[in-house]
Amino acid sequence: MTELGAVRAALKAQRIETPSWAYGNSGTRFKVFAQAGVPRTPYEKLDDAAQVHRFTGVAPSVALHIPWDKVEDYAGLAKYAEERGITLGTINANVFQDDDYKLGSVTNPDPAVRKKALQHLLECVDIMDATGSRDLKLWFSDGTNYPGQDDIHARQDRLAEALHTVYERLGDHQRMLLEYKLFEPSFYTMDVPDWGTAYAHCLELGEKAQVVVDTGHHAPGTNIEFIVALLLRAGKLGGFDFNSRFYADDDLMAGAADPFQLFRIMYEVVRGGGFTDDVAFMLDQCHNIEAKIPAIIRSVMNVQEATAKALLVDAEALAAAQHDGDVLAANAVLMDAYNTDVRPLLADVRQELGLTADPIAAYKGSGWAERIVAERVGGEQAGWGA
Ligand code: PSV
Ligand code: MN
Ligand code: MN
Repeated sequence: MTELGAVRAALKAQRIETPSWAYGNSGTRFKVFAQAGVPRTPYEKLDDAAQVHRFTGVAPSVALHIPWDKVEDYAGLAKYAEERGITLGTINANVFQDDDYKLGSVTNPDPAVRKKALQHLLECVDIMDATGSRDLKLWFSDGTNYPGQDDIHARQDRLAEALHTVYERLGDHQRMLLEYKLFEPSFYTMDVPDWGTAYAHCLELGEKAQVVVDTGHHAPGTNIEFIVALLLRAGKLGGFDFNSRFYADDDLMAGAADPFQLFRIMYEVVRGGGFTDDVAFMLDQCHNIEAKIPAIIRSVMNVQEATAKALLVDAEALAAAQHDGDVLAANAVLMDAYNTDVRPLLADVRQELGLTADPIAAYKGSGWAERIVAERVGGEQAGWGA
């Protein structure tokens, strides 16, 4: 039998980081549907993030994206966050939006462009020093569109060189999280297309380099939980970017498209001892047509539900069934946990934390949505597709 006290304690201790870009306007390449009341500044994004934490109790940190969240005074931004009961989390570098990066950033054939990209990455570490952030998340759009366009081998060398330089610049308590993505925006080769490439670079770099698994960055049908198990076993799982996909990098709400997959992933996290500070649980989503703050709250709740179900797996019964080679019984143990309605348990846990049982209803009743629509008039915030 699973010990319920331990499950409750784990759910209370769980932390899910929200991304600053999820609060701002975003869209597809066809259209950005602007929403009233979205943040105009990084400060206002933190105000919204503080609401998500206020009603969920488990989302106390916000990932920044530089330069979308560029400010004069990062220590001041960290203080602003702290005054609202939250902290600044992962720093996401951006070496994909300038014209210079047409043929790549750190893997560009032009040394001047490589230098510019590297400077940005190093500047991100300076920002981490000011914000107190632990993690630098690196996602590269680098790659090629046509066979022969550039030398695949040389591009890996350039990537390794840049990563080494950034790695050397990291402080003792800082880490580098390397993210992979199968395709897009490059369509023939991405320079970091899969976990194996990310793992190989991280292994060469050392302990402070870890792989981040974005659930939207795989080919259809990829067994993501297998990757999670493998990386955890190797001590190389640095964190997650949670989101849902139906077709490509859809960036929909985590747990919306395939809650069973999220459960399977969370089960491997539990099984592999990944419920520690060493694994960062982040959302990486955009809310193009739905209201943003409640969508983020919903996503946090979806991650919590998958986690609760994973924690409820009866490990002893599973081990016994596996030992006996009882395929059906072993599968039934997992399915029993997945099919448990954990919403009452999570409602209880929230109340024990002094929160309301239903965070979405609490947010709706708070008047925050009306307030930001009334107050945030004029100005515009950069972000995905904006
Ligand atoms: C681009 O695919 C992307 O969605 C990556 O997942 C990054 O983590 C995110 O953008 C923010 O840069
Ligand atoms: Mn991502
Ligand atoms: Mn992505």
